[in-house]
Amino acid sequence: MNRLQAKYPGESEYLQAVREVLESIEDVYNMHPEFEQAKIVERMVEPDRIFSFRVTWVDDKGEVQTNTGYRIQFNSAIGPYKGGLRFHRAVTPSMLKFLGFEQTFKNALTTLPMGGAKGGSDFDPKGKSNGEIMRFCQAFMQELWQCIGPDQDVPAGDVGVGGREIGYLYGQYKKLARQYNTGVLTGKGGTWGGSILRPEATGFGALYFTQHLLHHAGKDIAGKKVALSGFGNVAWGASIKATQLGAKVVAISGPDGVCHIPEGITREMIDYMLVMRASNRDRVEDMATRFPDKAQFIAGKKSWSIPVDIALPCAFQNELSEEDAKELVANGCWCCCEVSNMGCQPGAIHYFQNNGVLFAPGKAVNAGGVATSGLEMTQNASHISWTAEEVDSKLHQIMQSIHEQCVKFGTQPDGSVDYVKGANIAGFMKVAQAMLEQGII
Ligand code: 2IT
Repeated sequence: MNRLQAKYPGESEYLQAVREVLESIEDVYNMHPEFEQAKIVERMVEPDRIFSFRVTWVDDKGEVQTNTGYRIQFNSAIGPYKGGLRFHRAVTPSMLKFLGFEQTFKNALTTLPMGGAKGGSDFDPKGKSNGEIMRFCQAFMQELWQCIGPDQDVPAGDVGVGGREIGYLYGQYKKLARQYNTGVLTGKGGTWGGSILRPEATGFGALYFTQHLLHHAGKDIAGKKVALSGFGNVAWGASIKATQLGAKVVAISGPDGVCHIPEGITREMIDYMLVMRASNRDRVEDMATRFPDKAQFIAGKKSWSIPVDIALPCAFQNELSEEDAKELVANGCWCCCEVSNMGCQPGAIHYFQNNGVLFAPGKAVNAGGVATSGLEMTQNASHISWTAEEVDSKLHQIMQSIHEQCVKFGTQPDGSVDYVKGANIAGFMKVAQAMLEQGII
């Protein structure tokens, strides 16, 4: 860790993600001298390779814009590189390295053969027109196409990249590569190789995981109050499934503040989240404007200020601080499942764990998204499409298996489960074993 800090000073998200994993695996690692001999940790924390490229495009005013694009191929021990693309103004190599590192362990937990990768750009979708989004995606793919392939590296969506962007990216990929295998990207449209339920999968999977966690602790989700953050794809899927399971989603949020929904979100409001996302306005206040008798907008506040039983961060890394954790617990919150990648700051996780709050980390909770991407790859490779029931039942099985792996590796002497340790050790052991068997490369 000291060596890494000296080598990459200022890469705070990356160092934070690595530190969490290394702290979790320390005891197990020390029991395996063969890992140390093969320098597994030193090799695992370093991406296999990083592509960085200029992306130049023309905006609606005719002005030339330049952004930076990246693809980080992190680890291929258990399969071809796999992971999303993030378009957000704050994207840096440190952010994508943390996401690629996390993705490697998350993908290992899914039970499917996928390595870890992440990519994206500092392009800011906020306020952009549809035409600008398309031209940016085309310019981005002009460089990316040479790095990817259905058996090499398969990108998908992440923050700022949804079905629309995947469509534009795939269109340009075909044109440049003259390859027509739709399996080169996941999260595609339903008429051209996309898996049914992929849009819902991250949120659905997170709620299946939460159900298993609650069941293991002798509790039930029905009737509970839930606060979500964000209003994007993940919060949308989580809202649908939480509501279906009988919980009440009483808060969603955006960069502008929180919407308090005392009686719980309705299907009409959930559908409206898609309109808000497509508008590129990035404002949750629009929900309260559209449904003034159901939602109350509170400017500048987070979802964590609303009293709930269960907190589900669904937006961005480090979105829940130690102060937020204290406020949640003071207001009666007793469970937090991280749906965003590294959504909780380390201080928040420690506060939850030291105060009896059931806590599970993003790489376990949100793995249903990439798992369903893996199922999309399988359907593409075998030229078939499964029904919603088939995909949903496979997703459910995968989330159950991830929960079991966490329990297996994370159960403490007092019988409680440390889900952070469980997820990290389970993911690490699988990747480490594969690296060991494949020699020093
Ligand atoms: O963080 C993630 O797991 C994703 N953004 C989904 C990646 C994928 O390849 O579906």
